[in-house]
Amino acid sequence: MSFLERVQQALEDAGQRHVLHFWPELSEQERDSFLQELNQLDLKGLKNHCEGAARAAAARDTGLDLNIEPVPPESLGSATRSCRETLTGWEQEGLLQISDGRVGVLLLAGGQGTRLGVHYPKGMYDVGLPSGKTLYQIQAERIHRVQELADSQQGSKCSIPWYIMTSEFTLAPTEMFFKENDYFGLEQSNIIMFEQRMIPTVTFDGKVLLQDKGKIAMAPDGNGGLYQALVDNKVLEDMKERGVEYLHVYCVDNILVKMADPVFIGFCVSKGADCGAKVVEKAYPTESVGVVCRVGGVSQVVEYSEIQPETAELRGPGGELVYNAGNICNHFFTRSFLQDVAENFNSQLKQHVAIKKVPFVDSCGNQVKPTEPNGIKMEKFVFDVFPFSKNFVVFEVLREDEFSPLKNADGAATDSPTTARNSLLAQHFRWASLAGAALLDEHENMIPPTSSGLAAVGPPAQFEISPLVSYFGEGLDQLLKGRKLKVPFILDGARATQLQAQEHFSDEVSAV
Ligand code: UD2
Repeated sequence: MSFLERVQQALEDAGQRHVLHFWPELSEQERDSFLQELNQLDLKGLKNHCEGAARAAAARDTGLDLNIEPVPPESLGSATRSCRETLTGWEQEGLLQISDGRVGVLLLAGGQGTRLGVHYPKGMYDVGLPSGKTLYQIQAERIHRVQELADSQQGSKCSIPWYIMTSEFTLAPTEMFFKENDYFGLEQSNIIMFEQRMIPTVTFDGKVLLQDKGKIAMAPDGNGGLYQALVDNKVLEDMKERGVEYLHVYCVDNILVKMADPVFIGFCVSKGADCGAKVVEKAYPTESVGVVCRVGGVSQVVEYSEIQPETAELRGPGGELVYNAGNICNHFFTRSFLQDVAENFNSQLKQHVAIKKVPFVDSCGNQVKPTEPNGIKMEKFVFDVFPFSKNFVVFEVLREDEFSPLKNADGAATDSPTTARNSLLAQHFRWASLAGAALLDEHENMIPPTSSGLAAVGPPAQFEISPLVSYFGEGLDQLLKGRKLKVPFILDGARATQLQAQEHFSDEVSAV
């Protein structure tokens, strides 16, 4: 039997004969690439995948939040309610682990960014900061700076490997972008990109959707595809060879993300945790963040798309949300926990249903851009390994310091380029004010510091601090105390050197 005949048979058995409907119309080249795609597909599992997707979509009420309880206080640490001494202890521990080369970071960057509506990876997005930096550049510079902080604590050189999970959509452009930008000054050998798997999208009656006459409409298998991808790409072996024992996993679009955050790493390590999650207080019941909680006594996240509205809206006596531990996709794992997941639990990970508008080719060969959802994407979630943890901890942080995701295009009320840009600039304004700088507007009037760091009217001051100069607000007193600085102002390495060289602290520095 030829390969084509075997494929035909397998599709027939899976009830998916329509996949080859346009075969006679395809050119030689199109046939080759289609066969290649089909060759990579798990044809044996296709029947189960399609029928399972249709069943799961039909029975969407999962009752996931039955027996739900808030996170128990004993597994909750807090950046806001801990004393300075405790926080410093965690920070020192984290920096020590980093300088010993035991910490890596892993970026989840395989998503398609459909809500933002761009056709390139989200990390390449420029939210309109004065510096024009993209999310990838900001992240690279934070890695650079935290390495420096660890180096200066221990007096030796260290590096933090940066693992980047991409998908078929994001790998090539991400690779090219990093190359064009000379890896943002990081060692190329410490940036390890790999690809997650793709799976077919399916109609509500369990039929594979075609994106083209000779191409299946595939989608990444969700950020929980990470665990299969770690195995497929031998990432755990790579971690072992490098001596990396702790991994900080995060999502691409949070402009305030603290990569390899020493405080979080130190907290998790000192608690002996194998698995941890950062949370912020949920802002309102329908906010698009999962809730870290316990279900049936087991730690897990109930995703925003799956929680019952009544549960999300429950309030305590003081009016606070009962389920207020908002997941920010910022996770800690030990290598041995990941190894355990890879060996024993990967196949048990839940499949979640996402109902989407999937462009497709209809049976007459017309390209259709649906206006209503028509397809099912099955996704695994990165946090679905929490129930397998033996010591799971939660770390609560301040939203204004750590969470401002870019999800939507401008015009949306939340999580847009404007809100992301404003959050970062507001943070830098707060840091500058705390360090004792006075920021002046174009008329040389002082911009009043407010508690939120936002200027009283309009957007925050255009005052941006390069992550290469400061990672979490450190080291700014000596540069900024007593200065009057006219905005827009970018405090980058060159400016920092210039300020350091100036003797008179009252000097006014003009805008850049
Ligand atoms: C994620 C969290 C949600 C909350 C929110 C905060 C999950 C499942 N949900 O929801 O609880 O924390 O973020 O912003 O984590 N990605 C991949 N491969 C995929 C799909 C996504 O790498 O197949 C990446 C994506 O590039 C992004 C991250 O995973 O970096 C989160 O994906 P999303 O933006 O679709 O997740 P969202 O906002 O629904």
